[in-house]
Amino acid sequence: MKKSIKVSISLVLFVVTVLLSTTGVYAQDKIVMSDFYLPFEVYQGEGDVSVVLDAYSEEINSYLILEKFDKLTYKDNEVDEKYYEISDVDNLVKITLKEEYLRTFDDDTYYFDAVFERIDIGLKLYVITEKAIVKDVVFKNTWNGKESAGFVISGIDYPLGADLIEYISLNGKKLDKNDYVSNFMGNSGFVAITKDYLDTLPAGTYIFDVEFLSVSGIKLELTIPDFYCKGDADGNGNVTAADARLVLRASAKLEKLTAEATACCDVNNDNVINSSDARKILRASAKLESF
Ligand SMILES: [Ca+2]
Ligand SMILES: [Ca+2]
Repeated sequence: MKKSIKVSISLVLFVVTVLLSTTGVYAQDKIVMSDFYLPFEVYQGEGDVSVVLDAYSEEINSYLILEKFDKLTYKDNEVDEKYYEISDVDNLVKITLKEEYLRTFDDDTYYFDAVFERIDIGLKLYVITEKAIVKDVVFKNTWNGKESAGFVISGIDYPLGADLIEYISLNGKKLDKNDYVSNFMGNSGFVAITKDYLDTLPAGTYIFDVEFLSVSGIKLELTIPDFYCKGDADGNGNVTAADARLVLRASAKLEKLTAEATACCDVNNDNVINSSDARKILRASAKLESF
């Protein structure tokens, strides 16, 4: 849990830092946090939803104070004050959208701006009253054994967000929140399963289920190669000159190796298949070298 929070907080800080450095903070300029959104609680069809404006940056937070609040806007139109409440919680501003207003939104993701004297901060509202079920949506990858295994998730017509992932499971067993990281913008993003977790799995093909609040049925198919296959490009169980030849041809783009063979044949672990891998494999086949 702690690790994933740290990851997302550092990501936010990174975004904030980049934004500050690109927008420039001058005495009179207004700071606009483009592509940065704090999420309201998910509206699931009843009740009010709130967001506490904590940008994880003392500097930004110093502009987000109740006395300096001007208005809330949606698509550049001011939201009528009867539709929301604004309050102070431990020196942070809290904005609550009222249910009568929320009921006017269909399922989707909506973007607001909280306008303060010195800063405009983006707010994101997920309205999810029905969970969609998709079928045959499988994202595939082959693990390289060296880092986390990432999956780009896109082409799904429902709101997706890192904060909308309820859980990821393998054969019905939920992964710990430390076992993956995720980042989404709009309806696409990525999920990466950590190396530490994958190191616990033997070679094979695994299907992970990603359960979003908004969508059920998205699957991640990950192949974990047998990393003892080192150098065996043709998968016949032995390392021979034929493997070296295949790797050399692959490095010259004359041949295409499978993802699994690619993971096996990057014997010098530099993430590319080239002639030095072929050379090492040739030497290994002649017992002049071992991996
Ligand atoms: Ca072979
Ligand atoms: Ca290599």
